[in-house]
Amino acid sequence: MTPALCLIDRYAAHLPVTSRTPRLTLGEGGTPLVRAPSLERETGIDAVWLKVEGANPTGSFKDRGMVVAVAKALEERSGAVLCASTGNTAASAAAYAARAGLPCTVVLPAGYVALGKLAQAIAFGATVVSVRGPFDAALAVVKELAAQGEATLVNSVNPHRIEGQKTAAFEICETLGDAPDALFIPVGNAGNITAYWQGFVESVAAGFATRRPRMYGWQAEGAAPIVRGVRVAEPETIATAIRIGAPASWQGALRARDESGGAIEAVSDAEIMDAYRDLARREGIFVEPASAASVAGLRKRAQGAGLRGASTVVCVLTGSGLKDPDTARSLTRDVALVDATADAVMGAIAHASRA
Ligand code: AN7
Repeated sequence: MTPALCLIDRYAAHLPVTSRTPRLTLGEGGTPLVRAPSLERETGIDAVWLKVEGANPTGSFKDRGMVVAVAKALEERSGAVLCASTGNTAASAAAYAARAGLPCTVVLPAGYVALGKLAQAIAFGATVVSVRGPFDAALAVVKELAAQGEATLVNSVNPHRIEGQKTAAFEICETLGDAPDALFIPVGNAGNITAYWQGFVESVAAGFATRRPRMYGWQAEGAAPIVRGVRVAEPETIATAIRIGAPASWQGALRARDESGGAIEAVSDAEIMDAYRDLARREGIFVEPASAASVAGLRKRAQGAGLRGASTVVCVLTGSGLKDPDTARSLTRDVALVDATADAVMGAIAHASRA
């Protein structure tokens, strides 16, 4: 059996890599695309597919771009990598830097990074610094440090990140045999919607697809600068991954929206939490709150402005639910603690079913 190719090798012809680019890999990409029968029944859409990006090595889509960015940093003999992050970029940068033998610094918005992401950055040995202020303030700081030559910036303003992330669009076209009618995706810093659109455009040129999907991007209501057309100074949402007020790839998101005939709209935290809970309970897929914004958006469109006859749609589930154990824990009452006897456990089950 031939070993599976790493992402860089699999898509080398479509990435900014050469034979000299190190074949860095942690097994990123090749994530599951699974049907969502409960959402199909609810919306009446023929085929709703979920791209489960939480299955990447560090539990989010960031690994696709990070492997390319860190490989290129190695190729260019960079001495260190640096990023600002709401958490997932930090976890991914820290992992690939560890693998590459490069020091990594991550700058985080204090108090708003989910526990699993913080745990990853620490475990992978990154230098972790929290700053007062939102992600946008942290990004401004690391841009300044990178300009001073401190390290290679691996935020999505680094074009290699977008190049790597576009491979998810290739995979969707390969698996479905063509592009879907519509793609639903959460939007924070707007790198991923930019990357997917580039990936779908290139898919037609590469022969992976004959057409391009309409792109529907979803921001949280309290952090919806692109929807409102103005920066948000103090973004707020339970979906901390997309708690961003001044997206770096704002223009890329507008291009994806306008060239595809799609839309960028907002969903409330309550809509996000409903989708978060239902994805886990009805589909068996545990995502982090930001990822559920894509499904909340699908539900909103299916009821409201409509899907204009779309019969095959894909929702991108960007990150694993294990990233944010505190939000999961907030869903339930206390877990029963009883003696280790059948009677006591039966009593607790009976009590739970009455509650
Ligand atoms: C789970 O890690 O911005 O619109 O610093 O972690 O490309 O920013 C994360 C973003 C969606 C939004 N879902 O993607 C970061 C960071 C999850 C995320 C997004 C993020 P972009």
